Amino acid sequence: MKIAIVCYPTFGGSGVVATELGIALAEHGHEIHFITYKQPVRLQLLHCNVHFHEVTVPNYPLFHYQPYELALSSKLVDMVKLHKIDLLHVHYAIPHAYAGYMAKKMLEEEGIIIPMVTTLHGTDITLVGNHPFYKPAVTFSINNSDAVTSVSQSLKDDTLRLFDIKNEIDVVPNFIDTAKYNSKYSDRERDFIATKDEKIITHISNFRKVKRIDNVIEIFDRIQKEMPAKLIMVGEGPEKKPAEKLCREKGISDKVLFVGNSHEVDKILCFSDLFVLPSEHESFGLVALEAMACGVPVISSNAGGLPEVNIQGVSGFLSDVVDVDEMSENAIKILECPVMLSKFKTSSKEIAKNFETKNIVPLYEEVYERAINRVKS
Ligand code: GMT
Repeated sequence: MKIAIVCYPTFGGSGVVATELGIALAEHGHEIHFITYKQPVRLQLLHCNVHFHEVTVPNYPLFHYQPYELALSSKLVDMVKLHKIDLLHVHYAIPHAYAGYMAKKMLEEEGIIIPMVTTLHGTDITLVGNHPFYKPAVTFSINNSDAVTSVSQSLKDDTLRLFDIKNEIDVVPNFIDTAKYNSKYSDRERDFIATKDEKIITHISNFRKVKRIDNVIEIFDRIQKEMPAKLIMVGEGPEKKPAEKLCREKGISDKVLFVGNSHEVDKILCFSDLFVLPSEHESFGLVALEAMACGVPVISSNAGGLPEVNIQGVSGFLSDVVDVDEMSENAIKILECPVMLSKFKTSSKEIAKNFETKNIVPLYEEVYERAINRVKS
C-alpha cells in the first residue's frame, strides 16, 4: 500500500509515533510518504520505501497568519497524484485532519477517491481541539474521516464526552520496539552524570504547563533530601526557565541537569533509576513507555491514559494530579530499597512488552483495510 503520513516533525509524542509507525510499515513492505514542514526528527534514513515531502508556506506580507493548512492540502493533492497514494493517515487532528479532508475533496473533483484515517493523540482533543475557536472544525474533521483511532481508551472516552462524534473510534495504543531500548551504558558514560552512589531520576517532556514541571522539581527536592541523587531534565519548552529558577531557589541547581532536546533518550533512560511524569493531562504517556522499555520504573499521575500504561504497584506508582506528597513517598520507597527497585525494573520491562510494535502495527493495517473498503462501498 502507498501511504501518506502527515504529522508534526518535532520531538512531541505524536510525531514520534507517526514516524515509528511509518518506519514499521515500510518494513512491512508499504511505501511511506511523510508530508510535513520538516523532516521528522526520528526519521534518520530515507530509502526506496520511505520518502519525505516538505510543505513550504510562501511568506506574503498580507498574511498576518501564514496559511499552512492550505499549503498542506495542496501538497497532499499533488503528492497523491504524483505517487499514486492509496491512503492518507493524519496524526493530530489540528490542522491535519482538516487539511486532509480538504485534499480528499479536491481529489474527488478529479475522480480520485482516497480514504483518510485520523489518529487522535491527546492535546488535539483535551486541550487545543476543545477550545471553542477550533471545536466545530475538529468535530467536522473527525466525523468526516474514513476511520478514526485514538491512542488510549481514556482519550476515546474524552473525545466522545467533549465532542459530538458520529464516527466509530478504534483504540490503537502507542507502541515501542523494545529491542531498540536495550542499549547498555558503560560505567564511564554514567560517571559523566552522577557518582556511583547517586540515584538518577529522569523527566522528559516538552516542558509545557500540562507536564507539571514544578511538581517534578518538588518531588526531586524531597528525594535528594533523603539520598544522594541527580535529576536529568530532557526537553525544551516554556516551563524550562521557571524550572531552572525554582532549582536555584531551592539550592539544588548543581544536582539538576537540563540537557535540552535529545536524539538519545534511550541512552539517557538506560542509566536512569526512576522516571517522573506528574502530568495534569496525558492521553497515553509515550515517554513513560520508553522509560519502562529501558527497565525504569515510573512515578506518574493517574491522569488520562497513564493507568493504561503504568501499572500501579508493578511498573511504578500512580497518584492523583499534584499529590506530590504521595509521589515523593513512593519515589523514595522504590529508590531506597534495592530489592524493590530491581523488582520494579524487571516488571516495567515486562509490561512494556504488551506494547510491542509487531503487535500494534497490524491493528493499523486492519484500520486501513476498513477505511479503504468504506470509501469503495
Ligand atoms: O504533550 C506531549 O507530550 C506532546 C503530545 C504530542 O501530540 O506530540 O503528546 C500527546 O501524544 C502522545 C503520542 O500519542 C501521547 O503519548 C501523549 O500522552 C500526548 N500528550 C498529552 O496528552 C498531554
